[in-house]
Amino acid sequence: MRVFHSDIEQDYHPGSSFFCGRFTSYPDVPGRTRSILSALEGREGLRFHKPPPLEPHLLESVHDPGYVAMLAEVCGSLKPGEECFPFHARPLPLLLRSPYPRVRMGYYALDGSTPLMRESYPAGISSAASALAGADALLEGEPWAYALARPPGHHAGAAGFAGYCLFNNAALAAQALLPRGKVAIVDVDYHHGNGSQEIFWERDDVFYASLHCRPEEAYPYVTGEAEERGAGVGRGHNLNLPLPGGTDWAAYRPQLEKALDAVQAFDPASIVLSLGFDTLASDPIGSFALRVEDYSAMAGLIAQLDRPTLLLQEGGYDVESLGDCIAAFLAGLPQPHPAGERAAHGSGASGNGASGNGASGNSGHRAPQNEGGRGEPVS
Ligand code: SP5
Ligand code: ZN
Repeated sequence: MRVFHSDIEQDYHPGSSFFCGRFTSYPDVPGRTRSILSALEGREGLRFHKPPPLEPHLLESVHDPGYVAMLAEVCGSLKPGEECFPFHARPLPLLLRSPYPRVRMGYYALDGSTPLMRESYPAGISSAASALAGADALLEGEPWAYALARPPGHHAGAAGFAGYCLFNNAALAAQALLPRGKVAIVDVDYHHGNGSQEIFWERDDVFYASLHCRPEEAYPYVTGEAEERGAGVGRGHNLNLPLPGGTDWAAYRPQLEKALDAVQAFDPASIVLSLGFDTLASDPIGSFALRVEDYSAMAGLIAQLDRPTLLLQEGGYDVESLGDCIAAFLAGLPQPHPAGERAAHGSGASGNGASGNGASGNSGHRAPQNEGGRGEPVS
């Protein structure tokens, strides 16, 4: 499996988030990706790539040009390390007439949780580049790819930043995958992906399904109700499964199966999995009760869809455990056959026996192949 990651984001470390009237420490820290990388390094079957530079016009496949321009301008105006919060907090069209990018910033801020920094823009761009490179890997025939994206993306709307997210990586990847056919976004982050929902609200070519903590008790508080089903031709192509705090795997699993049944019925050509590990019991922000080994079972269920799937990193803030979470997830996928031994084996998974998904005949799963795709190998 190809893993896409750009270490530019290591330079991006906001100190504070404005939440409920006070500044709190910013949970999306560079250590998150270090934890994941150190668990992945040396794992068999993974090939690490730095994503190729993103073609900026691709951002506008999902985002408003004025929004992208504001981000570039505000970030470019800041000193290294400086944090900038919006001072306007209503999306008044009047704000867009201002020559000052920091005034226009207020129009695009969905909440105060995410300061902009000089380093935000390049980090956001390289995160989106990883997502798009992962989508390209699927277009080239890979059954799986993992985009280790930071900052995350699913709270970012067409014209709005929020919840540590600047560009909607899942939406960009889904859009890039459309030439091959319909796409389903399956969002298992603890939080509702308000941005992804909004972007595809009136669309019937991208299905959005999300399991998350219910809006009555969790960010973003205003979206994620089961009644939100999409509009126009998109009606019925949005599925929210809000769950109460304390949800453990026994309660989560049947809901995930429900989401995956709906995805199966939609019959997408590809899947984008918005993969957040803030559902882990020890997550400092989330209130669910999943355990590390549950991510193996989760991966097994997702593999049963038997569609090319982009694993796209969203949230997850228990830095110490993130590496274990992704390792458990990958262990739950059907294991590729060792090169040269394909004919000798049936369809059984080799190795760890952690999968338990029984997905035989997964013809899309291939032996490791020679490089040849986009992206610069880094190890
Ligand atoms: C991508 C992603 O996971 N974004 C999450 C944004 C959540 N922002 C609100 C955080 C609320 C923190 N509340 C602290 C509760 C401590 N128990
Ligand atoms: Zn989250």
